[in-house]
Amino acid sequence: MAVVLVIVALLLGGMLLPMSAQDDIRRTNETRVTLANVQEALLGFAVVNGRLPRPAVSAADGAENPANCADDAACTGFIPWATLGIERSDAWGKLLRYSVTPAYANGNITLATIANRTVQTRDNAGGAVFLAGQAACTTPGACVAAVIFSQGKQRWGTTESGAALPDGSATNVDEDANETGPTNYFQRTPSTSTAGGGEFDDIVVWLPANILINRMISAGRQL
Ligand SMILES: [Ca+2]
Ligand SMILES: [Ca+2]
Repeated sequence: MAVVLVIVALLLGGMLLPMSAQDDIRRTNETRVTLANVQEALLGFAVVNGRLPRPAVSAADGAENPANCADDAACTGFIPWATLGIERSDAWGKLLRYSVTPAYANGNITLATIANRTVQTRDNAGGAVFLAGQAACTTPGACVAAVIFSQGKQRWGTTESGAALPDGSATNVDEDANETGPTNYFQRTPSTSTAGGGEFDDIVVWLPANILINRMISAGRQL
């Protein structure tokens, strides 16, 4: 009897582990699709309105903030899901995060509007290097207009009911940087290592100023 139970336990263990891994992959893919839809919705909003939306009023109110962003931090928050008409959260039920260049969200975008969001990753030695943008965002297309991200399965996040989830690590410095913003973000392949930028499972996408401007002009807007 004991032998049978051990065998059953081993079989179940062998089956359950891949199933939870499969579930993680499914949720990650689902979140990537949601983020791609958000990018499309932001482009559509810009074509119609001549600017990008500001972040949501709060975790409970998905309308874009009616007040202009006073600074970079004020243009950093949750995706304005109600204004955009898109899903508000990732596949783990955490609200999607959104940070937009104030000059792109407060008034009409022109060919001279300078985007100021950047995205970094880590090189093999653990050093931060730019994936999108550069240290000095001095020309309109040098950096990205907006960053949209999921905080992933683990560490940080805000539930749909507005509860802030814990940091959960002293070594996840890149996830901490994403939580804080307001202008520079990290995107890396998922990692459980505490070295370099530490543990990471966030999923970060962005809207390059060049693509945004190209789409707006293609749609017939005068910039
Ligand atoms: Ca995370
Ligand atoms: Ca931390």
